[in-house]
Amino acid sequence: MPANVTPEYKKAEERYLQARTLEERIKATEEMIRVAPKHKGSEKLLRTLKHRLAKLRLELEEKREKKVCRGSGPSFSVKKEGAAQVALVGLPNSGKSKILQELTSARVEVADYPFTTRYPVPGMMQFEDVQIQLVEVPAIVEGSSYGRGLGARPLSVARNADAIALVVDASDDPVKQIRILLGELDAVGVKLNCRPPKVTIEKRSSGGIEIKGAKLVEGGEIEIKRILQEHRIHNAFVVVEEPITPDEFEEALSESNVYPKGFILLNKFDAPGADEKLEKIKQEFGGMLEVLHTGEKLEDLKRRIYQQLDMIRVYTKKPDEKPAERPLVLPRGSTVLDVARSVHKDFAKELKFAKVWGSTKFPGQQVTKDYVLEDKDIVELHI
Ligand SMILES: Nc1nc2c(ncn2[C@@H]2O[C@H](COP(=O)(O)OP(=O)(O)O)[C@@H](O)[C@H]2O)c(=O)[nH]1
Ligand SMILES: [Mg+2]
Repeated sequence: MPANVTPEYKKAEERYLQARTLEERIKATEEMIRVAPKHKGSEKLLRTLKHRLAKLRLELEEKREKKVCRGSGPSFSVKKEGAAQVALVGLPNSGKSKILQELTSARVEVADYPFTTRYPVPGMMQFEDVQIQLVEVPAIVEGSSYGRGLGARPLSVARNADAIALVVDASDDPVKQIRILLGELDAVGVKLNCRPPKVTIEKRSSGGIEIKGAKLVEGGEIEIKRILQEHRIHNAFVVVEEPITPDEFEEALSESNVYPKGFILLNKFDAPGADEKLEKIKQEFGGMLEVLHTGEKLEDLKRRIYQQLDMIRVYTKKPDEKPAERPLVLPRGSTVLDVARSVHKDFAKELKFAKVWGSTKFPGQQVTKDYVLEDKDIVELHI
């Protein structure tokens, strides 16, 4: 906390600490932003406050959304179906509806004016024998997280998805569009292709604050205690296992971040200069996000989307019978035991070994429970 804040600011902060409801916390945070010093040294403070405000507003909208009864008009929540849900997120007119239309059987209006799609629209994409749900999210603009455009509700749809496709327009400035989208997603705690920091915070009813690995947080124990205090936590056992910033610590504490998979989908690939823009995007973001584009054949694009989800298909079979027609779809890295679990929990308990066709050296090779499977493996479970 900068030492040179005004009494007004301290008052607003006090109000924030005392706030009981979400609405009160939002009001107090808005006030803190309004009265915070506006010079170079307070940029970080302002950024933290704006982040907090965006998340609080989102929380409020999610709460309101839950209160809306069924049958009261179109809804912002989309029931997950299929093996995974992929949110199509983009600026107005980036071509989200068009992509949804081409990849799924969903009927949706494609039009050259902004905000045509005002509610999320789901569609099912069939790739080979897997069904993947695509959801067109109403357009995001710079400032959506602070209430601009259609507000933060579209972002709350994105928060809920298993993966996010950043749909950008090759006839425009896609690099700028990606920056805006990443900024808005970040503001509401969506971290693409990341994993949560290795921090655990176990709240207790007494015993004060005990910290392991305090030095790994910038500012050490004092900073951790300050943050805990701000969250009105007075008793807790904290374990930090890797170097993190105070911001990251606070995020771990409020569990406000989500960690979906993410990739870029460059649309309007027929636009002049699209190839060069693709290269530029790869240079800027290639280390962090894969770049797909609509110049690919439809089936190839579907395959690429499926690959982004990092899942595998496994076909179970019984001895002397044919493999199941429909696959089980599991996260990459899943083992024989995971397959048994998803078939039946009793199965998992009694599992002895399995025979696998596909990734093994020999067809029908016997493997142990911890054998890691690959896409399209056939598995015969033995109990
Ligand atoms: N040239 C070209 N135009 C496209 C493409 N995809 C969409 N559009 C046009 O871009 C406009 C916006 O498309 P739409 O799918 O409604 O965008 P949304 O607002 O992101 O859902 C429409 O006029 C579309 O015809 C494309 O691949 N190439
Ligand atoms: Mg649309």
